[in-house]
Amino acid sequence: MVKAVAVLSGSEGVKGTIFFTQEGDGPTTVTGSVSGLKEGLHGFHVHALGDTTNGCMSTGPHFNPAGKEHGAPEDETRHAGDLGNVTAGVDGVANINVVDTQIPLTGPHSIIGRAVVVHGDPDDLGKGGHELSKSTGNAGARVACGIIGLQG
Ligand SMILES: [Cu+2]
Ligand SMILES: [Zn+2]
Repeated sequence: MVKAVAVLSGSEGVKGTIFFTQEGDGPTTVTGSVSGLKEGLHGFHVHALGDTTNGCMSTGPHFNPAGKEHGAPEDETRHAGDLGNVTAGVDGVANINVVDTQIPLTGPHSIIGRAVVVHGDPDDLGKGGHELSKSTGNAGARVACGIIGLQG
């Protein structure tokens, strides 16, 4: 079992902790919560770089080792880092429980050392018809992020 964690922080009090576990070559389970969000859907991605020298802006684009267009987690055409949306309740808290096969914790496409980013707006999953739909899902500002590191 490989375990990882990302501690998220942002500029407007958005924060959270996200946990990752993977057994062997199986899917990765993502759990945790983010607080301080506005109610509703928020884009949730793994971005390519674990660099927060300029806040969440320096985490690069969506992790995309296969060179595909942006999409929904269940789509054939998607970035590996496309985890869709998380949903915040009236209390501003989003609880996360996702299982995904494209974000391994080991091997050449490992997400260790990359970043988790939560956005201010919904991810349109590539279907919004906006000029940004096929690259970012037009999910708006990066309101919190954290670097994915190994956990014992
Ligand atoms: Cu993102
Ligand atoms: Zn994407």
